[in-house]
Amino acid sequence: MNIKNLLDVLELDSGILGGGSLAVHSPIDGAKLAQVHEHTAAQAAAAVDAACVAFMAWRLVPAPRRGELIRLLGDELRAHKQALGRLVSIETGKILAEGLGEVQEMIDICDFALGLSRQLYGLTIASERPGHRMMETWHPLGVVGVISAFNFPVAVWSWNTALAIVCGNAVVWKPSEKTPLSALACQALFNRAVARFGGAPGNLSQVLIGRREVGEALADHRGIALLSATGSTRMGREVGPRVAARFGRSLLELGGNNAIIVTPTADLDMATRGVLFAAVGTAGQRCTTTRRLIVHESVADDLLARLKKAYASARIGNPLDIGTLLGPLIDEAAFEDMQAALAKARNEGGTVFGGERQWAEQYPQAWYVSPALVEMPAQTAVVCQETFAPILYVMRYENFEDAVHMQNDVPQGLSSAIFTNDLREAEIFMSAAGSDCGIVNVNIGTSGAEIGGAFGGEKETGGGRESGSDAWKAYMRRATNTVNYSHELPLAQGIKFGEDV
Ligand code: UN1
Repeated sequence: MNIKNLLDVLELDSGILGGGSLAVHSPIDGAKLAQVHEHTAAQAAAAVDAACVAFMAWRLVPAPRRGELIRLLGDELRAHKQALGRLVSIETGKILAEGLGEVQEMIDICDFALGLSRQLYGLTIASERPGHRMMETWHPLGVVGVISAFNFPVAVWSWNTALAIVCGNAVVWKPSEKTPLSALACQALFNRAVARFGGAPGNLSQVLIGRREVGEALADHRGIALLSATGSTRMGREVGPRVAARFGRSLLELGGNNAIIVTPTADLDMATRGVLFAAVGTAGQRCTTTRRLIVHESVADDLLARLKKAYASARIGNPLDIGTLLGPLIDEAAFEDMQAALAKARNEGGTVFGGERQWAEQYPQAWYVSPALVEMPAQTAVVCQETFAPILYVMRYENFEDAVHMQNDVPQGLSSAIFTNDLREAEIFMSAAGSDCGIVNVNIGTSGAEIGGAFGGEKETGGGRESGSDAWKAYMRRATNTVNYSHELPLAQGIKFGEDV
């Protein structure tokens, strides 16, 4: 199906494909898909102003009714799952199964948010004063800005938007400039849901296509109460302080450098499959991708032999073809970064297996690679940096404590996993003395989290949590209420003040 047909199915006017200043290429073959229009910084600021107006009305709509809009969005996503999943594959180069999986994550978060729309609970708190009651009330926060990355071009928007909307907020979204078509498709589906809902204010969720200036406009605009930004640690270092400078809130989902520890008791068959999906899936371009393998010396040779076999047989090619496991990297810069990291690894004593360019003759404008396994003598500098490509650094360990230390000894703290059948090791890994990451798994790889849990990580990953659990609290403000239903006015802490007045 060509791109025009896909847009028809998604009910997007194919007029959006031409006439603009932003060229959109498919990483599958480098072909130009579109020239879309970009928003300026001034237009971005105006969109936030309009969102502020929408917020003033939307915050008064009862939360379960707000949930109804997200239920309708979920219906649209179900009805358009195939087309949107395919568009995501075409625009990002991820394999179709993963494109569809990403849309499924959107459907799941809509279901979650719908239930949540009846569960935005506060606490009732015992007051120290007679005839008093304390409670917490959660109120809508304001306009939520979303900055998302190319690798999950639609799911990250939906995690934020589904929650933000049921929480009573308006949303302004700046997708990656590499994936504007998927974003425009989401906006069209949202608009359809709004039309079926009836009575929602205009501009409740808007998309802004643009580059850096648009992101900066969102960071600086006082109307953005919360800026949820997903991307590199470098981006977060710029965005976080800018938002903080105006006392805005930010929710940062930045780089990961995720490790799997494989212990002597591990089920190596399961570990091999777990590592393959987590290290090679999405061509190593997930923030949760496994980038480090810390394997006990007694099983290292066996596991490496299995992994080399699995790596050699992982089919690389067009992500739309059934059976492909590894699609292209997003662009040439990603390929250059990968090659630079591999060169650095060699310099630091690494032995590289794989990592070469593939399909260069058939697709001269696309950047396919074989996944790389790199045996490292230690956790050197290159291993401590996040390279957004399918590179897996392998280190050996002797003592379990050293393995846990090595897992934690990097600047990032998103996801981590252990393959073990030793209960003590598993529990230690999940304990306070274990992994320091936001996601800590046992006998599962580091990627592919479900939406029901809070998603995010520590240290240079930015500390944000989104998606499930109580992540919704980031999208609301908390009011503490103290109510006096007595005939007296006792003061807290037993203070006496002007009693005889
Ligand atoms: C990301 O790479 O930005 O856990 C998000 C996962 C997915 C989300 C990844 N559910 O791998």
